[in-house]
Amino acid sequence: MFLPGGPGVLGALCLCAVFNTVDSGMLFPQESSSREVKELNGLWDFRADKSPNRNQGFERAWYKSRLAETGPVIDMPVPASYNDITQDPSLRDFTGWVWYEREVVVPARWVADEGTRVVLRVGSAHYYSIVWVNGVKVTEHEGGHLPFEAEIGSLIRKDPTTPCRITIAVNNTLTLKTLPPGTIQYMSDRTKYPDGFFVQNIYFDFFNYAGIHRPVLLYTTPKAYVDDITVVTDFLDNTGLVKYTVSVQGATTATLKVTLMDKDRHCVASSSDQSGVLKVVDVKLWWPYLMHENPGYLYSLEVRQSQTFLPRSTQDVYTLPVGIRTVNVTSTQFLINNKPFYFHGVNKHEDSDIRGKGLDWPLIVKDFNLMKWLGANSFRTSHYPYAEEILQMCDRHGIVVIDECPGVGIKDIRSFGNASLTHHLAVMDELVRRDKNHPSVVMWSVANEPAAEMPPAEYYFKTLIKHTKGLDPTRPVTYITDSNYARDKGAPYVDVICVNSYFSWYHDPGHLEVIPIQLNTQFENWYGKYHKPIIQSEYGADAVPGLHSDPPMMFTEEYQNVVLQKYHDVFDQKRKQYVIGELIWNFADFMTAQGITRVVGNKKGVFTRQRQPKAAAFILKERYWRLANETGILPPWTKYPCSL
Ligand code: GCB
Repeated sequence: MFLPGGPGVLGALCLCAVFNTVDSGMLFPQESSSREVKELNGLWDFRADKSPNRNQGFERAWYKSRLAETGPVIDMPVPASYNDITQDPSLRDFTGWVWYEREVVVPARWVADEGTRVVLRVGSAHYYSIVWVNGVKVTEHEGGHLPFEAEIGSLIRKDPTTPCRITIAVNNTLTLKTLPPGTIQYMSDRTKYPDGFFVQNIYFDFFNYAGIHRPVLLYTTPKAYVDDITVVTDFLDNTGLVKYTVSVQGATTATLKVTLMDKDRHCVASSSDQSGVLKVVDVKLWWPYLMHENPGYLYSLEVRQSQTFLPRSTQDVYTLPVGIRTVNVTSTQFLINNKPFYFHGVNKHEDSDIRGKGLDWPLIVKDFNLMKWLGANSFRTSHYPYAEEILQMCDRHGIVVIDECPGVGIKDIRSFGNASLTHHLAVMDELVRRDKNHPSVVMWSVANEPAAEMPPAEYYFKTLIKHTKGLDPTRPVTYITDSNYARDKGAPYVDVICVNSYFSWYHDPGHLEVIPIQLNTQFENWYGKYHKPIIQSEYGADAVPGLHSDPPMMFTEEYQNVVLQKYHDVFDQKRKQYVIGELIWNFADFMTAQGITRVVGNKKGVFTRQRQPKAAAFILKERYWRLANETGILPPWTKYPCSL
């Protein structure tokens, strides 16, 4: 028996894996006077390994020569999920290894200059990836939503006359130890299933899209380079404080010049120390959208590092956007810059027609425009880390983010074991390393709806939350619960209680009249037991666009409207007390696995998958703008919300 990506393939490879390490930085690649970036997006050669054990690619070493030489290839766009690109159902539902390949012409000066580091970076690929350059393995990475990279300078210099051939094998198999977890189930009854039939079981409600989801690129740095920067911000009266640490690699001694500039590129503070505190007089704080007339204010921290390797000197320049703000939590409030912040926002997915989870700029910008139109000031990255490009937009637009790791669907007791926990801790290391400097990120969410009532959950979440706080003492940590307040083992360790509930949907379907009492009881119970602020992190109802009924029936737009309104009435009572936010499930309809409860995907969006509003979007828009008027200071250009 084999497991695609299980003991037969992924398991064996894991033994020799270069495990994800976080002893180096993961700064977002950028061009500067010392750095160049070459995007490798576009068409790649592609082949799914449909051999019975999914292992032919390794047995025949497909990475050693051009992919087209070892079998048929098709065009595959990068970034994109591969699932919805062709008409082939076996590729849409494929489980196992797929192979991508692309030849790149590397600029001659990168090759000629031994003092240039050339780094290959993959923004994300789902789920397990192995990367070769000209047939030589350069890295492997576990986890579908975070970047990984490898320095390939010496490899491409070996034979400067050959083009650089990049091969990436990606396996989407989920096991009990992956994040998210899953299982592979074989069906051995030959009267019912063909030979070799197996299914990938998942315990989460979105399609397991796979492939290279975010940009692949090459970037350069000098040999001595700025490897990482960490900033933590604070303020005292009118003075902003930017505590920073720079880490340099490739040099034992480095001369640094750190300059903080305002939006007009005027220097507001500077230093030549590797770490320190920069003081900003008359600071302009980073404020959320709709909370201030000038939201999302960003300074730029330019780090200039120079080094003399006789006979010449080199310089590396990296500029980090910095928003100066604080985050604090009391027993009843969430404070940004010491002012109460109320989350009126959405839960999202990286999901759209054709591209699946592939990064797509028109979609990203459209979604931001829709969020601003709605009057949403925040979202949760349900149920995995989103692209850095999206977080950068949040920083600039003042959209507040609850940053969630892929710990979704931890339901099986075997997924609470040591191996799972170790991997979960490593994923948090990678997530915090990547996102620590984003002012928009105000809280970490370590999981969604785990089986928090199971006995091992207590040790698991205690350890996970403590570890995350150790990585970043400046942000609150939570996980999203759907378990019973009296039996939830992890709740004592979170800073904010985030509760999902679907009254009159999964419970008492069709009975809208139960919502007020059940929601009230939910809040009173959680607050009564823990005395921590609460976010309604999910609520909603499916609505098939265009389906109507009065009196309302489930799946109609009217029913979705009434569910929202009934929840809102209770939020309005409780937000004066300890409820600090409401996040609708979901911003837009999204694809799921096929099943009897899903009609071509989950329809709880207030927008369709094509981003057209259902009736509920207008209810939410009325409400969010009203809340913004009550709780924030509306920027002058938002007097007429419709004009956005
Ligand atoms: C939830 C999950 C989310 C689902 C949603 C639903 O509690 O967190 O992933 O999509 O419910 O619609 O069932």
